[in-house]
Amino acid sequence: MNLRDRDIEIKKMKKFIVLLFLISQAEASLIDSGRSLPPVMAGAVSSADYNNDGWPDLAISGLTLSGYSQTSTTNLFLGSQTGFIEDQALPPLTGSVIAWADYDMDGDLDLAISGYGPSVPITKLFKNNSGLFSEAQSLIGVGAGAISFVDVDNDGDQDLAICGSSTAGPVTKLFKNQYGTFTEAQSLTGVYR
Ligand SMILES: [Ca+2]
Ligand SMILES: [Ca+2]
Ligand SMILES: [Ca+2]
Repeated sequence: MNLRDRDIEIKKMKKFIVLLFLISQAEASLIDSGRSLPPVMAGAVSSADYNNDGWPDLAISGLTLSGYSQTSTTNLFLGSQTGFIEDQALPPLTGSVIAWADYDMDGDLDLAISGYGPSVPITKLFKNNSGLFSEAQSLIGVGAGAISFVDVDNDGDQDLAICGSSTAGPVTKLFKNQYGTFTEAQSLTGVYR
């Protein structure tokens, strides 16, 4: 990452921090929760009530800076009236994306994440077990991409589309959900961000 890209990412990170602050202010009736969230860049944030308590929770993933050293992170935060508290760590990623869906149809939201891991890009599905996430399946790893749950075959369960930069180059693949297990159904023109 050159200095110009770094400056752009820092500006984006500052905007993101301001956005999160405004969201927390709005949800807390303009009372500062006093809690902070990790600033990230080249990553993703996504909200979902994964423990079904009525409060939106957060998944945050991306690159963090400490001086000139860089590390990546992926963490889940439980929301409440007083703000967000760190709940669970997932594989650290950058160039990451996050998607939620109840793909096993047991009433709670499950999670798919993809991005650049420490060595190779990954895509992993995590099953929600009463608010605790366990890895359920690994799919083609991509960074700088997108993942989206959608019921493409209209059979009532959520299938998964993945695109991004894999170790074999840009890919776009569609995976069908068969009783909670995803199998590749179609490959399309590969793209990445
Ligand atoms: Ca919640
Ligand atoms: Ca579920
Ligand atoms: Ca389906």
